[in-house]
Amino acid sequence: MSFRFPNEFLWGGATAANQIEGAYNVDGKGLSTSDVQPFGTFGELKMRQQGDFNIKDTAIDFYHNYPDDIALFAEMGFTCFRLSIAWSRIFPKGDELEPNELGLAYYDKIFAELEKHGIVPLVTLSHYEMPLHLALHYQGWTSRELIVFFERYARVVFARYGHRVKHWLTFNEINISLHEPFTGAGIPRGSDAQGLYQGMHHQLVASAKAVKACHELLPDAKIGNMMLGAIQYPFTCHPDDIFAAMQENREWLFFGDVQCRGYYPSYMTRKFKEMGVELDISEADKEALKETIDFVSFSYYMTGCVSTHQEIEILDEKILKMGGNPYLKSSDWGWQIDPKGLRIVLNFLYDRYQKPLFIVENGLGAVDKVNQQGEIEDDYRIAYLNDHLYQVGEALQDGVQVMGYTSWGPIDLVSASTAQMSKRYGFIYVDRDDNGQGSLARKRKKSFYWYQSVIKSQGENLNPPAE
Ligand code: BGP
Repeated sequence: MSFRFPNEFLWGGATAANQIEGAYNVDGKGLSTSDVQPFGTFGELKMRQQGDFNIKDTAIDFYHNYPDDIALFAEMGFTCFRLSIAWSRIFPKGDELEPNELGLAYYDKIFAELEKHGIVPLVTLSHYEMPLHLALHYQGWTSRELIVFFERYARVVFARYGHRVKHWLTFNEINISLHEPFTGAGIPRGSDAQGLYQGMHHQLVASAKAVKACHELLPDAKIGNMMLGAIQYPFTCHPDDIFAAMQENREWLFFGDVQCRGYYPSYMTRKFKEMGVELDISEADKEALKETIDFVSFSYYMTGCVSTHQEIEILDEKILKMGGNPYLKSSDWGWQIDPKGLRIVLNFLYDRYQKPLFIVENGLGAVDKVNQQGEIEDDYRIAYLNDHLYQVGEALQDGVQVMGYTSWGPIDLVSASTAQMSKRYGFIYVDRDDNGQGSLARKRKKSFYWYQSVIKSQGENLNPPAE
């Protein structure tokens, strides 16, 4: 079967400021949480010492290279580009009253460039970073004061860029702060459940306030949430496994439930009680949460299995514990590849929320080799993306409303979980290695031409996955 995706379907790629821009201390930018990560990893936090190497300091230097990079996206036929604004460029410390004009001016240039090429920006307000000052002096989202700071930041960028940016996301993979609290949420590692969930509550209120501000200031724009949509399957049909998988999925669906419905789901009452968590939720908070999102967005890379009574292999311990599935293969980084799972997640989320969905990340992190002819023949990436996009086509046939698809890292960038350059996702190769060596030159991979043809044919040339 072949599919023609709807004409209004948005095609493109997704990035995050701290993984592409570099220029970490340029034009008045303050330090962010991602600038002090030891080599950008999710490991134990060590404060940055003078002279330390952090690959993100330069990343792929999108800060200066953006006109050429955006031209390459346009050449592939992108109609959409997901990027994030570095909060610490706009408010270097996070708690100032006035924004940094140089930081604002930088994104003016980016959005103007995208407009020139007819590419719609999809902008994340906070993608795995926040001004470091907010983490060190306020313990990040554990402090209620951040709600005010974040709303101020959101209002400033809506007012400044709203004439060009009509698609917004609040927090990247908001559910991941439960597992990696420092990078995205500035919450000290080792915080107990009380601290973590109180922080998550503040973040959910801040997200709802940003949604309200967007609706007020930009009535013709749309704003969504963003979750890591790694669905967990029961390992067996034992009812205990079915229930355990449901509970595991609620770990991430909890965020979507609040952001879509405007109130806490009832299953959390028992969970909080069992964890001894008592949240400080004011009447004003409850009122604020009622402002719900316009669409649901998520990243999709892998699925896992859960069992209560069988020993199962644990595949990736970096961010999430994913139980092995004997029917699936994994990437070189242990991420279980499951194209059909994308159709399952799309149907599942649409059944649950009945809101338009946006797949804002998906892709294969792999080692690419430049061959003797100087080419990169990344057939494995083409196969991965073909099979996932084919399932998006199936989900569209299932009646699921999908706004668009932005593959992760359309240009090679720094990995969030490992800070490697060698974990590559791009259609465009960047000459830089894990030690920061390389010319930063860009090169089209085989997948570049493949994605170009997929977009041109509106998905019609996708192939049914090989069994
Ligand atoms: C998501 C993050 C991205 C991105 C991607 C790939 O979880 O939102 O920032 O990096 O995963 O992960 P990694 O870079 O660790 O391979």
